[in-house]
Amino acid sequence: MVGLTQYRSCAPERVTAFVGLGANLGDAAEALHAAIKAFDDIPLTQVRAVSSFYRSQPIDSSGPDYLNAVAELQTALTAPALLCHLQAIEQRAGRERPYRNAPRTLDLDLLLFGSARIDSPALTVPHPRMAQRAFVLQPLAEIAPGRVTPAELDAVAAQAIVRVKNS
Ligand code: PH2
Ligand code: MG
Ligand code: MG
Repeated sequence: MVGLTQYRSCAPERVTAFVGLGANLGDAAEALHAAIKAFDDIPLTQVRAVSSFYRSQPIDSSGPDYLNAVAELQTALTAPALLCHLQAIEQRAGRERPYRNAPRTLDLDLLLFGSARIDSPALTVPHPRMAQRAFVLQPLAEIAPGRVTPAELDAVAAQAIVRVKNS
């Protein structure tokens, strides 16, 4: 009997990815819960952790307060394939893009994909603005403290953000 470990190198590589979730139109909490549930249906992908939800005022955006969270996924997909599934989930949540940073029913941003650095027209990873945003760094630090430095958190400490229950 041949041990399974002999074929480990044949298995697809699994990567830890972090996804930022945001919503400020409609029932934002429901949109975030539904998105997290939808992540489980992405092929070759598992949800490993989900942060608390955080409420904050729109930054460079408008409309009601945002609800944000970060999820840790493990995936054997490529980054573009994962992004494609995230965009499909946004579409199913009724996402419209009338102008840049418009209020939205659901925004899913691929923040980190392992240690990958990607700079293509469709995708930039790490997310180019994540270091400027408490609504990304705080939930990320909650579930992956090793991925955010104290100096990075200090740099966004002036941004008001409130941790709320996940319901
Ligand atoms: N997303 C933006 C722009 N501004 N502000 C908050 N508070 N939360 C967001 O998710 C957010 C934002 C663009 O994606
Ligand atoms: Mg965004
Ligand atoms: Mg986005």
